[in-house]
This record gives sequence, structure tokens and C-alpha cells, in this order.
Amino acid sequence: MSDAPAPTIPFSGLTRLDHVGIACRDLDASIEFYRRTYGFEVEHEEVNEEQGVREAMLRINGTDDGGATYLQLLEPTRPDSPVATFLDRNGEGVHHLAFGTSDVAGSAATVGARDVRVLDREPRHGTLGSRIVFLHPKDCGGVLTELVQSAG
Ligand code: MC0
Repeated sequence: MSDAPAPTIPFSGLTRLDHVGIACRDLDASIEFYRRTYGFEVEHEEVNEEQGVREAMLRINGTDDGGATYLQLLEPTRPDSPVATFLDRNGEGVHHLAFGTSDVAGSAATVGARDVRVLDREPRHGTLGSRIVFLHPKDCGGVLTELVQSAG
């Protein structure tokens, strides 16, 4: 075994699973499924025109960084949006994972220095007043990955 010290990997600043994004064709029907099956309730709904989605956030649990973990249900608002394209190709299902951070720009820069394409040059508007960036799924083991900094 080598006596060489293990290389130090800079901390990415990601401290929770913030949400799992699920693509659906009918938001109200999907909300009803999660309410009826698991008893989860909607904490927040909004339309994000930039991303082309109508979405609902269902809070699952608090996290030890003071944040929370959600299911995010996503219905496309237009046929050329990322979620509409995903539904056409794959049908309904898990669309992305989102990791929480207190510094989305810093976390994106750290991860981007590790041969992962960051899809947004600047953080964009996300749900609940958050700031978000996406990472390319082909650089993340086939998983579209979002980094999210909560508001406040
Ligand atoms: C596409 N691919 C995926 C994927 N979407 N793989 C895993 N998960 C997904 N969700 C795959 C395709 O199948 C393809 O694989 C490859 O990625 C590249 O596809 P492409 O044809 O080059 O590119 P597009 O046009 O499909 O775009 C994919 C890309 C795009 C991820 C770049 O969807 C994007 O920029 N997404 C980020 C924004 C977003 O998704 N917004 C909606 C959620 P093959 O093997 O066929 O080459 S908004 C949201 O969630 C906000 C509101 C929030 O959280 O607050």
C-alpha cells in the first residue's frame, strides 16, 4: 500500500437531497395519487414559465442542515419544454434529482471543475424563490442533476 496521502477532494457544499423531480402529464391526478397512496400534502404550487412547468412541492421531511426534502411533481406547460420532451421519450417517471447547497454558484463551480458540464452559466429562478443550476445527465451517470439554493 502506498504511503502517499490520499488526494484532497474539495467539498462540493451539497448537504441534502432537496427534491426528486417527477414528470407527469396531469399534475392534479399526480397530486391525488401521492395524497391517496401516501398521505403527502402539497406545500406549494407555482408555474415556472422559463422552465415550462406547472409544479407542486410535497414536503417529505426536514434535513439536518435546516432544509427539507420534497417530491416535486412537474407537468409541462408547452410542447417544446424539457419535461414535455422527456415525457415523449420516456413516459411518466423520475426526471431529475436535486441536491441542496447554501452556495449554488460555488457548488456549481466546484462540481464543474470535475469534468461535469454545468448547463446554466448563471443560476436561474427555481421553485419557492430558490436559485438553481442543472448538470448534464450524460456526465452524471445518466441522472439529470440540479443544484438548489433555497431562498432566505
Ligand atoms: C434528456 N436526457 C436525460 C434527461 N433528459 N437523461 C436523464 N434524465 C433526463 N431528464 C438524455 C437524452 O435522452 C439524451 O440521451 C441526452 O440526455 C441528451 O439529449 P439531447 O437531445 O441532446 O438534449 P435534450 O434536448 O433532450 O436536453 C436534455 C437536457 C435538457 C438535460 C440538456 O432537458 C435541459 O437543459 N434540462 C435542464 C432544465 C430542465 O430540465 N427543466 C425542467 C425542470 P441519448 O442517449 O438519447 O443521447 S425545472 C425545475 O425542476 C425547476 C422549476 C425547479 O426545480 O425549481
